[in-house]
Amino acid sequence: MDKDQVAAILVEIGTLLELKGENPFKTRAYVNGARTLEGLTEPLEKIVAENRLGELKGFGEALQEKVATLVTTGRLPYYETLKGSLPPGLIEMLDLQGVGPKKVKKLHDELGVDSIEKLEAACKDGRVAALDGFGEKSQTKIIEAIAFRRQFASRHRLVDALKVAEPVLESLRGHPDVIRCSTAGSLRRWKEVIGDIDFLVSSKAPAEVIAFFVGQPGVRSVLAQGETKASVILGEGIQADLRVVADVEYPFALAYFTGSKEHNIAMRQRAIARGLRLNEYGLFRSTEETRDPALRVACAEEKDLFAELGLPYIPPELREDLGEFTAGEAGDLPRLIEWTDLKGSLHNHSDWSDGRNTLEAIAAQAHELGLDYWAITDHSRASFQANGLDEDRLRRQLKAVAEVNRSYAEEGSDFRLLTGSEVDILKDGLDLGDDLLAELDVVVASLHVPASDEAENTRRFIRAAENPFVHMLGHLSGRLLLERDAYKLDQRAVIDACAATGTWIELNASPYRFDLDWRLWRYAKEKGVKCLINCDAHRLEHVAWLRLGAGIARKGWLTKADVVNTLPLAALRAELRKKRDRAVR
Ligand code: DGT
Ligand code: CA
Ligand code: CA
Ligand code: ZN
Repeated sequence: MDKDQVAAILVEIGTLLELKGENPFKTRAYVNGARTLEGLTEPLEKIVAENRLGELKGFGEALQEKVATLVTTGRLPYYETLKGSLPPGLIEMLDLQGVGPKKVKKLHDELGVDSIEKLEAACKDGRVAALDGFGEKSQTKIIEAIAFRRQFASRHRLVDALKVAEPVLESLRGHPDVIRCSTAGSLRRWKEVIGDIDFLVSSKAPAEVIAFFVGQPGVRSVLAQGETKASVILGEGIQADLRVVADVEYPFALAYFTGSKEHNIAMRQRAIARGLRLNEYGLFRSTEETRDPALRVACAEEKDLFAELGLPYIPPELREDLGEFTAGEAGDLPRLIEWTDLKGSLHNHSDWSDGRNTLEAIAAQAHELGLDYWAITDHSRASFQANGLDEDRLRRQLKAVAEVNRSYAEEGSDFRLLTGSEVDILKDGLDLGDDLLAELDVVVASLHVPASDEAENTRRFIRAAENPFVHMLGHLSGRLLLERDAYKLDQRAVIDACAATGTWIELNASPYRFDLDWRLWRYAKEKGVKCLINCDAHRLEHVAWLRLGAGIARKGWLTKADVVNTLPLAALRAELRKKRDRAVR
């Protein structure tokens, strides 16, 4: 277990003890211990191995022993017992915004509330408002927090759904009774947020497949189990549906369950216009609803179904009834970008600001993965909470990057780190001067502290785009999926300004952001604004986000030519010079 994981458990122990009404000094010792761990500069494993935990500030014997146990065994019986001794509903109540351990304890002690449902009932009949230290206002806040939680409990980020769906799909693929299988629904369409996961299988032995599915290690509980379908809850509380069909039905069922619903309705209408009937079982030569196999038009794959309806194959990402039919008929469907077209990422962080890894480690990974380049764009000084770099530190970083690059050049490798900054957009301009920006390979301008006014935020972005040294705008809308809405901002006006100034826009590939939203990329493309698919990596494993971001770019109808970081290094450098050259002339 690493220091952050251990720290998280210490914080949780502190909270649980507070719930139990333990003395505040004891609970605070855990939270302080966690902070100390988070701030460590040497590996925690090393400190434990050398028996030096006692040297850390505030680490008494009890804390030392617990941390050592966690680091060496990855478990802590004390914590598990503690957690088990409290009703699970109390711990769930802590998830509610604005409800801490003190409040939960009071609600439990005085009203006997031990679940969110009981808390809601107590709010509705005014018992919470009547409690000492609560009042009408906090009662209303709790009701809102419960509603908020409900709204999001059934929606999940794509990355979380993929994490639980992919092992199940792999497992199904290996089962001898499975002929063909796929995910379907919003997951296959690569929506940034999904409701439930859909799996489709073709098989001659549905019962075996269903039994195998509900017995998967990722299955937490079984909601329904029938002869050809089942519903389960997977990890993270995500629901998954499985349908099993005969192999002749598979292409039709796959198209149907991939959706979207709007896309399906249009498909069905195209069938009717041709004197046919389309449903999840097939395409039938019939003018009324049927499942008669004798009437089925043979289609081996989805693309045959599309062909019967006068269309080229429409990739799942485009199936939203947002123009794919018109474009398909006209032969204008784009040839979508593939994630393997990407040659590097131009917005990333290192341990010089709030990233986890050293320049050397970052370069080594990118090089090993066969990428051509990787830009280091740490935060600028105004992002002090992210340890942003001032001008002196940035100049020192330029030297450090050059040092890393020298070692690649000496080995005869063409891989390069690129220098850069994610410079903060401030009220009155950028956080770094033009002379320094001009020295950087890559400049990403981002707004981290927005104004409350739409016109003001729009103005700040437009000004940033007008700066000749700014290559691109980062995570434009500032949204955090399922957490925070977009800033108040006229995104189209900013896109227009980018078009006018030759500024690019990032598609931030973090699955918490996917920003710019896929729905706006066609507008940007129409205006001639180029895209960069950037990981905004803070850890080595975030390199995997290139694939996720490329999927969102596909959803935005983007091709390889629309995305700048598909270019090899020399061509990229030429593109990076263009806006600056234009300004000089
Ligand atoms: P989600 O799960 O809310 O993220 O979105 P989907 O698109 O995965 O929706 P889901 O799981 O309810 O259903 C999967 C697909 O099945 C959906 O994309 C289209 C198809 N489907 C479901 N219900 C209907 C319907 O009433 N009419 C039509 N035409 N298709 C439907
Ligand atoms: Ca679904
Ligand atoms: Ca479903
Ligand atoms: Zn940022």
